[in-house]
Amino acid sequence: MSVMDRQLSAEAMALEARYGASNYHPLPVVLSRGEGVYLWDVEGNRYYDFLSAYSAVNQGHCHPHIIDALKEQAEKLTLTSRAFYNDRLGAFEKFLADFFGYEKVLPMNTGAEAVETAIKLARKWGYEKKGIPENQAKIVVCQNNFHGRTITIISASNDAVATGNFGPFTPGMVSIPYNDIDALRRVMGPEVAAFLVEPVQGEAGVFVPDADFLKKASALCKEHNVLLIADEVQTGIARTGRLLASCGNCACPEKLCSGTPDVKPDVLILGKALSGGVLPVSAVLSSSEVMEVIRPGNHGSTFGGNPLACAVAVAALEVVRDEKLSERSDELGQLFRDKMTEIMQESEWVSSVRGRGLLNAIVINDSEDSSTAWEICLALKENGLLAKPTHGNIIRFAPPLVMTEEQLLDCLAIIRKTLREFEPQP
Ligand code: IF1
Repeated sequence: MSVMDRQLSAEAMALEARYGASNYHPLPVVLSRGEGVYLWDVEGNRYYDFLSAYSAVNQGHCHPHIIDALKEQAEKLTLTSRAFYNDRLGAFEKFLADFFGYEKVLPMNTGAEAVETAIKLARKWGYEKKGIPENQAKIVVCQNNFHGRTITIISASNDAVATGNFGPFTPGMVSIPYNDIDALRRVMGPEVAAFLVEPVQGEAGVFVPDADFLKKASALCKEHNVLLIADEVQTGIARTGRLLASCGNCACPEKLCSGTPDVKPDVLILGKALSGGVLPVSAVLSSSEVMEVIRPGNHGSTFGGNPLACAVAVAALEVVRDEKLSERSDELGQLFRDKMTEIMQESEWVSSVRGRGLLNAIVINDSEDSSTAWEICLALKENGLLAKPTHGNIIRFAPPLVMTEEQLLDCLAIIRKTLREFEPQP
């Protein structure tokens, strides 16, 4: 690459440094194009994307079927607001309700907005259906969760970096250890409206709970008339080897929830790959009995359910269905963990490999506050693969689900080569 090319990267990073808030610490790479599993930087270097925009690009970058839907709708009608009907929203809501096996859909934009919507829905259901005394509703959450960045959502967080100096916080959040059924049982009570949980904790470092955790949690929620809310913003849309991670132990990988899934959350939160990473689309799905507590004027958003988002989201889910991305994620994920475990056995830098489907992570054998994971990601970048540490010494590996077996094996060779570069030289 020429000096001129390097200048392009430097200029782009300098502009962000000068004019942008410093709310991220990106890897030093300036991307300008994406296609499928590949990304290109402004210098023309090609990379495998092993983060998928935090699992928003499950269908691969710029999937032609989704882009075609975007273009077609963008030339017709992009936004009406909900002051009027439009010809895309009802069709989208039916498609989503049938696809995931729910009766009602409340469309929003970002994942955090959908989580906020689910919390509002659960509280209102708690007061109007469960009879919780006014303003006493409790939402049970798990320690080390990540549900978004709004004040109410970080009120449920124990991450000092995400919560420091943002108080005062929203009351009514009760935190328990993740994957701890006894702790959940102990906090159940007449004022608990809902249990909000990630079926796999992504940001915390890809923590997969016990196989029966969600099923037991669901049974406890039913026993105590508490809504089970699954935050599948990151784990949903085929990422973990099933259409939904909360379908965890279904026998048939291509469930599409037309059957009787292992666990059926009362409230389902979707985002990210719901649009294939093309634009912000999120949704909350539930039963009529729950959703009917929401009446005109209770909730909404300018862009929620806009025609452009509806067209894109239907196309994004058609890709998941037609390209059998749940099955691919299941099979390729198992292959990844098997091969990564072999690499772990020959490398002193990897202490564990874990994940579900193509949401995986490796734990680097160094202290949490070491920069080793970061340095390994910098070296991976030099070798043509983009990934980033989550917390401290954990590197999340989450490629687009459209990756072929050959490409995955190529990525594993890059990871093996990079880790060998970190082995102490004889
Ligand atoms: C950031 C993390 C991942 C999510 C779950 C809701 C949301 C997210 C399970 C909110 C969003 C994003 C947010 C982004 C980085 C990324 C992330 F590191 F923050 F935690 F993926 F793990 N529920 N996760 O993962 O959705 O409002 O962003 O659309 O804020 O740094 P959003």
